[in-house]
Amino acid sequence: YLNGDSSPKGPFVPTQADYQKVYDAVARRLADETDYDDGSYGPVLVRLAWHASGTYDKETGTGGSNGATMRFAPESDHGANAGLKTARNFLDPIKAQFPWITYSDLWTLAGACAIQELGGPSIPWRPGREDRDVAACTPDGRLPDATKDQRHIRDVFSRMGFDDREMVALIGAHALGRCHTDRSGFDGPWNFSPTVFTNEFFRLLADEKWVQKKWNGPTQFTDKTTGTLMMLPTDMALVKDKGFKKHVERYAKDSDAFFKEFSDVFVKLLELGVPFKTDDRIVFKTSDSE
Ligand code: HIF
Repeated sequence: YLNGDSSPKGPFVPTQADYQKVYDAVARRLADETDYDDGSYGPVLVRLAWHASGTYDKETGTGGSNGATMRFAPESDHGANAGLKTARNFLDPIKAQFPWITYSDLWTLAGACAIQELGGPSIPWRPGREDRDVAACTPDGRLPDATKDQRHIRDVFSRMGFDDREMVALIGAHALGRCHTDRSGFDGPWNFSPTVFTNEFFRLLADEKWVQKKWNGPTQFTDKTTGTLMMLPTDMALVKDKGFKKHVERYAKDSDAFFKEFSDVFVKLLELGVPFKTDDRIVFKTSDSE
């Protein structure tokens, strides 16, 4: 039967085991394809899942991961999405292997997979997103602008329904990956282990001295000790603002609290605006858990 349908009638209804197979295929591909950036596509998959989700507007109920409208111009060409074609292309063979999964479920599942495979917390995940057409593309300007300050962070993330504590927890994901001059204009990684999920972002933000980088590019900050790491203006806003800073200091000291609170808020991010039919979340088995 078509798509592995086990019954003669009706569409293929995937089980939790089928979604675990998709997870395993993404994890396998992450392990195989190490000839990229710092050795992993994981960080750019996390960025894809977040940019698909972070367009949500709670007032109008528009945007969010449901729809996967970043497949289409104009959304694919929004400046904030520069470089994410790499992540979408990485997932093409997975979509070909499991044609029954929607792009919007696949992109969010892959983000959850990347966080787990890079040593982060479990990201319990729910299926149920449907792909939409180009008419559902969100307007440009919903994703945050890294050149701005705490007011902008609060504007953008409260539009999605997050509070101060959740905003800080989320931004700890900048422990992963790096900035690319040909994508955002910024340059460099946030810490020395950009392919391992840790609370290092907060530890460095709290403990290091950060100075403005001397270069022709956009304003960014560099650590005084080695001059090789970076912080965005929006990252620095987390220690300039008292309401944010207390959480930075807490997560810098307490990795377990960060992992727990990050998991909750990333699950919430990936689910914004999705009309789920099930309350059951899948806790995927990570590839190293035998
Ligand atoms: Fe990022 N983010 N992000 N981000 N982001 C970049 C890269 C990554 C912001 C700006 C940038 C979140 C919030 C914000 C990741 C994950 C998350 C880059 C560099 C910029 C400029 C892009 C490039 O040049 O390749 C801003 C302004 C945010 C709000 C404050 C989230 C919380 C941290 C929501 C989140 O999960 C990841 C992962 C990367 C690394 C991508 C890579 O290719 O390595």
